[in-house]
Amino acid sequence: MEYNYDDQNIFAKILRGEIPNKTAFENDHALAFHDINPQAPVHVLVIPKGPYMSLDHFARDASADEQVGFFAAVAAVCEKFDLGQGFRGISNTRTHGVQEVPHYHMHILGGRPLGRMLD
Ligand code: DGP
Repeated sequence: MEYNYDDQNIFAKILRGEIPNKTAFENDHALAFHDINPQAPVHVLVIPKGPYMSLDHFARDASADEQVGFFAAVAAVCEKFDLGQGFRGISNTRTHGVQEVPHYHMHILGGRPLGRMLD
């Protein structure tokens, strides 16, 4: 599926430093920052630095280095916030997935028992 990345989305502005964020971790290919509206004691968003709209686009179009860097950031967040007891990683995708910000992101939620989602 082709797509037009909107470089005026909020996370693009965060990556350019136009909007402040509370950074949890950063490497060459990814930025992790605290969600503005946390749903759990730990609620961090991990985003790639490249212009990918959604999980499937990132999986298809990002380079191996970008993908490794992204998941290294996920691992660093889990380590930093001591999520050894568990967490949830969520990537809401487009309309049916109720994705609000059109720049790929993974929510990392943890710090308490989260309950089941898929019943
Ligand atoms: P979603 O696209 O529905 O997966 O969720 C987007 C998330 O982004 C939502 O939990 C709120 C968060 N968010 C939106 N705007 C900002 C912002 O300016 N700063 C931060 N830190 N988070 C934001």
